[in-house]
Amino acid sequence: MTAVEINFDGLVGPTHNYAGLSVGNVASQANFGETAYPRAAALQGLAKMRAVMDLGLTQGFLPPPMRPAAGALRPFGFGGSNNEVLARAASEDLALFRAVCSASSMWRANAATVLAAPDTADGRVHLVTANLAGMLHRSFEGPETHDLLRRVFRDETRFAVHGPLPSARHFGDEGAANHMRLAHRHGAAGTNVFAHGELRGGAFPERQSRRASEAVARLAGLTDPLYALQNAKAVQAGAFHNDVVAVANENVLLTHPEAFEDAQGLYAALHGRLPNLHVVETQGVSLADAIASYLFNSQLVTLPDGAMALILPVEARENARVWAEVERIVAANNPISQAVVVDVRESMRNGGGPACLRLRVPVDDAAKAGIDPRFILDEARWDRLTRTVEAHWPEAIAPGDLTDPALWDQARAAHAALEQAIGA
Ligand code: SUG
Repeated sequence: MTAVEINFDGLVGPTHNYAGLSVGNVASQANFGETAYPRAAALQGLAKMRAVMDLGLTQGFLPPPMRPAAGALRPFGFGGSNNEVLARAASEDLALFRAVCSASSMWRANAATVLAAPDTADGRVHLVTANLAGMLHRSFEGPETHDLLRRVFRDETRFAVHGPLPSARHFGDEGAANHMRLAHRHGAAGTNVFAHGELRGGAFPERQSRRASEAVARLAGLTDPLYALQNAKAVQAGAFHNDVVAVANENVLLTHPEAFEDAQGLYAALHGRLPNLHVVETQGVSLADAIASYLFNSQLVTLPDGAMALILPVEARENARVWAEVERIVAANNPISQAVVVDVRESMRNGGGPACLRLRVPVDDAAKAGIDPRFILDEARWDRLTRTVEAHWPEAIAPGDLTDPALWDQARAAHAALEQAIGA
């Protein structure tokens, strides 16, 4: 089967802000209280989508849900009009109010785990919506993401879209950020690797539970997936998701040597299944450098000619040790032959790099035809989204601005304009 991978990027929502909501995410904590620039953030994301399109790849996008989410506050006893609900929550439980203002849906690598058709029991692409139970602000995303994924991946003969697992810490599921698929090529049967944490008592939470990953594998009917325990040292250094220390594409695994508790065991198991596997371990890049530069949060993509490109954040080029390593990797004898640098600084300041911003979905032609085309970009759609952002997204938001009803109105108008631009 011939298949390609489509990256669906999260469009940055109009309430993008720095409220320091994610413990264990070093950037989110460090930038708490800073002024955010939602319009610039969304335009940076769109420029990244454009850069991928310019490489000759198909690019999709996923719109943000409405924030602030007044409806999410009602179960907590806040009543009245939407503005009354928001105003009361802001004065009585500011942390909860900030949680429903977050634009965190932009990091669509956490939307769902995607299981490729050649690996699943029924031959459909399975998407298991993530419950994001580990972080309050992210836990609100699941039901809306589930609805959206059903809307986008609408052909049920090609796609099985599952709802989020029941939301409990014991079943914390962060989606594709902790999942890697290794295969000879996208259309061939592959090995699914689930990286997970464990309750080991560090200061930083381990968000992905193994039991959640096992449930995901069961739902899709995978045979014989691999489970790899994250290295506690990496998690405690700030690798709150595995995609901060490793990335895979087809037959290449690019990884920090300290990403996994038993890295040699994982490589051996993979080599046993995939004879042409390339394990590319970085040299001379500390965990601290990896986390500050987001080298591994690159998108590793297969180009139309079969070579691979690494789409890196600009922060990786600004770190001399990291950039020297990128140059070595590109020059070495492996399929990675090109480095493309993108600026997603606004997202990076909340701990989200190029790979966090996208959900990768492998499809053959028939499955591709089963996707609502309004979510696949062409020149005209990209222009329309860009113009909508330019016209409606706030220029700047400081955390104090979140309680201003004028901002809520602007967010509603932006949301309505976006739905119109999509052509709902
Ligand atoms: O869940 N940041 C996100 C970043 C997610 C990155 N995704 C991947 N690695 N795939 C998170 O920690 C910060 C929001 C704030 O602090 O306001 C935040 O949610």
